[in-house]
Amino acid sequence: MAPKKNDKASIKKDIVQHSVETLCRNPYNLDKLAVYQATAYSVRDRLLEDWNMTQEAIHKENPKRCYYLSMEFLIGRALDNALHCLEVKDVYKESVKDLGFNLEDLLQQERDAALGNGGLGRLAACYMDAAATLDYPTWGYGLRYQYGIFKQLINSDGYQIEMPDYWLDSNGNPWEFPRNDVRYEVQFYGYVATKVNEKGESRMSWEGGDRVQAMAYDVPIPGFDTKGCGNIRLWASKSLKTFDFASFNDGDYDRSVADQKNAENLTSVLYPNDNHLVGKELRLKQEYFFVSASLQDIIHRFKRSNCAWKDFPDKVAVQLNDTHPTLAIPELQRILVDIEGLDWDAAWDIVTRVFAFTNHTVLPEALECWSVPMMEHILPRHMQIVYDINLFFLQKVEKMNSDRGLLNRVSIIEESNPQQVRMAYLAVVGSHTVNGVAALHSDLVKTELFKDFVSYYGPEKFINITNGITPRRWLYQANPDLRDLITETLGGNHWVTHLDDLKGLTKYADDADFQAKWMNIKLKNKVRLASWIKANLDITVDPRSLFDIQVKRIHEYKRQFMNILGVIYRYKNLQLLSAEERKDVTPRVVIFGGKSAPGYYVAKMVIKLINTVAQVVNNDDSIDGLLKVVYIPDYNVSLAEIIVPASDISQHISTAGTEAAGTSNMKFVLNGGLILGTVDGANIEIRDEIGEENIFMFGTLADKVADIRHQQKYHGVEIDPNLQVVLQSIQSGEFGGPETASVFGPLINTLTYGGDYYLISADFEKYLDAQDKVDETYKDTAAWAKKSILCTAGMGFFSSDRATREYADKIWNIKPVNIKEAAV
Ligand code: RUG
Repeated sequence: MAPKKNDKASIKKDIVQHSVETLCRNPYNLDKLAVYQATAYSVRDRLLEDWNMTQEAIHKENPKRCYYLSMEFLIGRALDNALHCLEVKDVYKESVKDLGFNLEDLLQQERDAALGNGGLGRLAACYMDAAATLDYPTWGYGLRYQYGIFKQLINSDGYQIEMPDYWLDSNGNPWEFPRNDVRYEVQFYGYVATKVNEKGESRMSWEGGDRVQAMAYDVPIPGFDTKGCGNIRLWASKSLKTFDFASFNDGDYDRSVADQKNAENLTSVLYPNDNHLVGKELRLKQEYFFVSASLQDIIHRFKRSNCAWKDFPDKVAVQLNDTHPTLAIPELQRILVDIEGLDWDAAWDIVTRVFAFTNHTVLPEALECWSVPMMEHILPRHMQIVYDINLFFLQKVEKMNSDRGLLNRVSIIEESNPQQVRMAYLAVVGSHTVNGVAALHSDLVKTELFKDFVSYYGPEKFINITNGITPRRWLYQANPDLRDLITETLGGNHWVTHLDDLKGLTKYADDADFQAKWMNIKLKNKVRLASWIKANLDITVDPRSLFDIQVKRIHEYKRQFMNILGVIYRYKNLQLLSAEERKDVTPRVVIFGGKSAPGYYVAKMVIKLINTVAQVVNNDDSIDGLLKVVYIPDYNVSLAEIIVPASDISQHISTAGTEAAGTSNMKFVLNGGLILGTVDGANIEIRDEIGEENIFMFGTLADKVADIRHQQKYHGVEIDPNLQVVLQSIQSGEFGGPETASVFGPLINTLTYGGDYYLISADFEKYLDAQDKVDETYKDTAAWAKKSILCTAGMGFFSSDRATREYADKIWNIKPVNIKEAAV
């Protein structure tokens, strides 16, 4: 087939053709949605050429491949990204203009692929972008949820309301290729029997139970400045029986389709919890369904290469993104021993050379454990295998150190009632490498979370790979004016794939002209956000104010509560100032965004408090518009693309030691936004890269947190006096009246009776001081501009290209494929 041409006439012809032939639309009756779709299909055709070439090149070269197993991929929109990667955005703009449409309007028609909760899923998407850009033979595997993360509405009382996100609505999804021919059976329940094989050996066999089918959908992931195109293969559950005619004939219509519905329900919904375990049976089934289908597919591909099992680890690397896919470990062991007939030790040697595990949290409530009775019921053979893995592991530990306490501590089975399988321990034991996601986090992983494992295995197994973000989406695409200025200044766009080039901006940091251009772009981005806020929320904000942003999942450890308490403090102070004193005040717009897990009461109360405060502050004319509070509902990837470039300061204020890395911090700084942050996660490395004079850091250090908690336990919480004033103002009904005040009682109790676990009181004074510094610094526009430029200039290290290369070199042992040459 002749390759697609990228001239205007060909593109227009393709769009019209898709409108008529794919969408069945009359060319004289096209709306924006239809033209978006037709445009998307025409771009997909072009991507497909690169996709096929890439897969062919990999097939020919047959290198070691890496499979990135992640229950979440927070991809966002695809069209704009693909247009940039294919370098056809301008010609498409012209083409749709000729057809009577504006490309930017069309881009807004696309629904986000929101198959993730937050940082973990977005990280997976950034790594797939980098792997495609760097031509690594890497595929992502995930689940094709019909409902992504819920849509968040804020009702008139300021509460979060959840609505289903049926992103695969009747309009279809141009960004996936259904693979009707790629289907596997996945088994659940049943029992374990002993069977004798042809060689007369007795083997365990998993029998009976239910079966569902996994069908593949491929999502192409374009690389930048390469013909390479990566792939994320998502599994959807389907019934093996389509229709029960017996029930139908008996008049039982519901039952006749029940099987199909039940099977399809399996991949229906993404669990909306971030950093929190839910322990539901359906979730366990999702996890097994996911790893079973993925491993069958990986093995199918491996077998086509005619290699022996002993070569499997030389051809296949599997990265477990968190513990969610950990069942892949006992599943591969089961396949090798029960089905392929390898002996236990040979199989285990293969397993432990294939898997590697990324830990993303040290929070106890996020560490996955599954009850043994539930596992026995759903996955009886896997439970036996986990017991055996544990037994052999503990026997080895015992040889080194027979301390009973140690054996208990490292056991994969927790002796609670009922017993639990500790998935993180299973992941450690079954993997060759374990990595944390930022330096401090990886340190805590070694010294606290997996301390006993480090003393058994030695420290080499535990490494750090600091997270990274893709500069393609998070600067090149989201901030076109800054992109153009950087490209012009650095003499080309080499920086987009070599982010260290940004260092070249350092020499312009003091240049007044450059500073003016830089700050003008920031202002333009703030105007864009202010217009969005006006159009969507009917709140007027002045773009010349300091934009202070905290957008991320709402969680106690992220301390949005501290932020809004600080806002109340600021508001009360403003009320006390004279007109003269007010002249010296830096006007602020404090912007929040983020979803709470639907069942997370305290987080939902924080959202309610923010909205209640916003209501009062925004309607108080007496403060001369010096403070505005905005809650942006339904924060998602597409909104982030508008919000991130508009920040002057963004807050990353988790209690030290709780945020594994954070990645939004990187996005803001890359776009010249300064950070107000704690000494936590990747903030620390950002400080090291951009210079401590360019970041506002404050708060208790991680190694002091335990002491303070201990003190509080025995002596109670001493509430900071400024905080006391703020709490009293909430309790007195200043925000929403006396009835609303009582609603906030339980939230305030988390600081007092609850023991202030997240150290809001202990950090409050330092937080306010840091905020004062921000205000003061902002008054000096040239000093601020310099810091902003140096922020961007220092961010080279945080490219997902660097992080992905580290995974490839240190863990996966894979090399890029030469796509052009191999495809010839
Ligand atoms: O909370 C962490 C973030 O700190 C981190 O940046 C991100 C990517 O590594 O992962 C987040 N995370 C951790 N999301 N879920 C978990 C635990 O399952």
